[in-house]
Amino acid sequence: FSNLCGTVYTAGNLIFTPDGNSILSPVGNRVSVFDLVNNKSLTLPVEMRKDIKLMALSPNATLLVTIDKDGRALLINLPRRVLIAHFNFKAPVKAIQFSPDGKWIAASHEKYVEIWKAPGFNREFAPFVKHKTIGGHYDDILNISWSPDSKYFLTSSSDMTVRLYRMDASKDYVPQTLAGHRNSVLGAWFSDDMQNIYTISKDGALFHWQYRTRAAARDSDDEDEMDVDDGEANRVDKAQWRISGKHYFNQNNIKVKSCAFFAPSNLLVVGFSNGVFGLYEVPSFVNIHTLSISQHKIDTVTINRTGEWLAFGSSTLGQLLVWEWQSETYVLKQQGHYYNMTSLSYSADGQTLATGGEDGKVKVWNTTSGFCFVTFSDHKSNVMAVEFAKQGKVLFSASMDGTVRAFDLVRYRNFRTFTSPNPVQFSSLVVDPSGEVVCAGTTDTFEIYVWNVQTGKLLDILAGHTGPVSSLTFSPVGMLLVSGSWDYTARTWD
Ligand SMILES: *[C@@H]1O[C@H](CO)[C@@H](O)[C@H](O)[C@H]1NC(C)=O
Ligand SMILES: *[C@@H]1O[C@H](CO)[C@@H](O)[C@H](O)[C@H]1NC(C)=O
Ligand SMILES: *[C@@H]1O[C@H](CO)[C@@H](O)[C@H](O)[C@H]1NC(C)=O
Ligand SMILES: *[C@@H]1O[C@H](CO)[C@@H](O)[C@H](O)[C@H]1NC(C)=O
Ligand SMILES: *[C@H]1O[C@H](CO)[C@@H](O)[C@H](O)[C@H]1NC(C)=O
Repeated sequence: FSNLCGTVYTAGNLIFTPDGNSILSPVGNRVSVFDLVNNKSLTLPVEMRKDIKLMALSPNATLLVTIDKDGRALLINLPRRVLIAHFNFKAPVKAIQFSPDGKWIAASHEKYVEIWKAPGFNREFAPFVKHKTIGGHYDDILNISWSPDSKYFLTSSSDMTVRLYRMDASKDYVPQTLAGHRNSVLGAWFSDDMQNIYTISKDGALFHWQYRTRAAARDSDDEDEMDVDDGEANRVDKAQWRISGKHYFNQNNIKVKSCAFFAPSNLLVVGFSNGVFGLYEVPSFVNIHTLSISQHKIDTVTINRTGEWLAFGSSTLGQLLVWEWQSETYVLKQQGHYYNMTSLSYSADGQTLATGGEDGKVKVWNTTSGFCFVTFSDHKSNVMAVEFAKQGKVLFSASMDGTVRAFDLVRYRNFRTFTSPNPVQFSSLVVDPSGEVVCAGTTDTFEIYVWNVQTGKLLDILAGHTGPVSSLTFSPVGMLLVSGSWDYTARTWD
């Protein structure tokens, strides 16, 4: 198994590999890897029982953790594409992050954070070992982010607060609370120098926090606690974090749906419920780019390591996009079928695959790269059958909209449309070996229509079946057509 064609993104988060060359995208219960440099994709030969909801990748890009909606997880060796272990977090996991040094995994477990030792590279008896469970929040934790030095992490929660934890703290440690948001906090991040924290809530409020160490506070007048020893005095978690700037995304009733922060260049990407994205510089809150990429909500966004590429996933549209914001161009733009896929057909040389779907679309995929390179939207209803002509670059499709269409795969256009005198619904299709005759069976009148491909003229209507005509094929030799039907008969036609 090497590639899953027809779908590019279904749900969950997207991850850029650290080299920036590839993007990992969840497709149902599997993961596809899109190579953005060589324009290729492949699907990992590992599958989960249920669809993937969340993924995390170790900083050295060797270990991939995939999690389903129930908290069941797989540990995958990404370079070798093999499954290392199964694991169950025993609760839905909303956030999971490897520490930047690769030693730990922080995962949310309702209102708690579980810290796990990062599993080893090889198969082990118990690859997941829990280090500790930390509480503090009053509601579900939505996101976790580590400090660049791996010593602290921030959690953002539905309880409208952010908490700052120290990794090596003792059991009775009380995390610092950053309160002030009036809605669920979706993300909280340290700046690279750890002097700033940025937090963003669902209602569109972005706060900038800065701290004053207790040592600094002690030197000023309003110091209230004097009993901190100097070793601790400069610690980030002992400091007093205060809001030093507030910004409200001025969008009437529009909620923040997704967000990502890129610390090296202080860039924040915010995705709103109306499909608009904003790229902001912090702490200035200057909007450097706005993009409306969809009428539908975008479920996830991520930035590559140099901050130039933004990857978006929309589960409603099954869309995966990689956008280079400086040049305003798509690096990758792929979309699967909106509803179910109903039919597929290989070209004679096996290089291309055509798919038809309930969305009325006909898509053509390159079987080597796994990318769709053309989509035909001419049909008005379900496409029930697709078929390549044996010779030449011609593709046919039959639809419930009462048409059979022929597409030119050199000029990418619908060059001929075959119709019936009375409206019918087509459900099966075949092209004769010479490519001169096309036949389509119907679901409602149980007939087979025969057309001349060149002229588009209807040559014959073959009646006889008493149920929907579900399959058609030509004998490779001689002029013999065979039809199969829900009436339990197969018929041969001269
Ligand atoms: C990959 O696709 C991009 C964008 O379509 C194009 O600019 C680039 O040249 C392609 N690379 C290769 C190796 O084909
Ligand atoms: C990669 O990181 C994981 C955990 O983060 C570690 O177990 C593994 O040994 C590392 N592998 C290499 C090749 O460095
Ligand atoms: C897809 O097909 C399945 C099985 O035929 C059906 O249950 C489901 O409703 C279909 N989905 C959509 C979106 O039409
Ligand atoms: C399919 O993609 C590969 C590269 O990924 C390319 O070399 C090949 O020409 C493409 N084939 C077709 C039929 O477009
Ligand atoms: C945080 O969680 C929210 C809701 O689950 C999600 O929309 C957002 O993209 C997440 N942000 C990050 C940085 O993971």
